[in-house]
Amino acid sequence: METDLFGNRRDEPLADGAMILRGFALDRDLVGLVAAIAHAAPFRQMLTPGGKKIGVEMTNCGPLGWISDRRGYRYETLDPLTGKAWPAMPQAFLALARQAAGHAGFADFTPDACLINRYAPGVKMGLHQDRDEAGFDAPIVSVSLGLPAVFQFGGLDRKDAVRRHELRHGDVVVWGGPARLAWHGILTLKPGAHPATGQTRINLTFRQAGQR
Ligand code: MD3
Ligand code: FE
Repeated sequence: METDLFGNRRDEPLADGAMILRGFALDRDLVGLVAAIAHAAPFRQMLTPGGKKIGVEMTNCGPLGWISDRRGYRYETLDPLTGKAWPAMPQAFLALARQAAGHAGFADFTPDACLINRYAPGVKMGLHQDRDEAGFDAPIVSVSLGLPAVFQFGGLDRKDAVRRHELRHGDVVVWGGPARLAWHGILTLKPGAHPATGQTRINLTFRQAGQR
């Protein structure tokens, strides 16, 4: 847990329902767990419904995985690349997501999906809303690993002004309540190297995607 000079935890309120927990995911071997997941369900570039290749490489763990192809965006129980179920969500992932959500005031978070995004330098994720889930009562928890990135966070309307925040290795963000459907994105990743992930950034996004 990252703390300031006075031993205080560094929680940064972002908006109503959204909070950055700086360093909340440090000292846990999340990168090793990601490597094991990617061995069974490799990172791949998916296609948008319009047929364009998405720059971010993705895989999933847990009962449901987010996918995109010519037929649209959705959650699936089987990995279309392997034909098998997505790898199980490691207990350490579940525990971290639940602890972070609880810390931000969302009790009993039980994600059934963990999308894993991998960014190489030059890759971005444009402004979007996360609305492929069956409901929006549960928060979303995101965990940043490796190279830093600039995150854009707007409002409920696409045209609302955005604010920029740097997300660094070990940072966790919880988005719930009125922030759950906010527009957000990641600016083009700058080149660099990080001891944990090499020349990449990895983001874990925990969601309750199916019916509860
Ligand atoms: C704000 N991923 O996978 S995580 C995504 O860093 C996604 O890979 C980004 O956006 C990444 O959909 C950003 C932060 C995030 C995730 C979900 C949100 C922010 C959010 C949902 C609502 C509001
Ligand atoms: Fe998103």
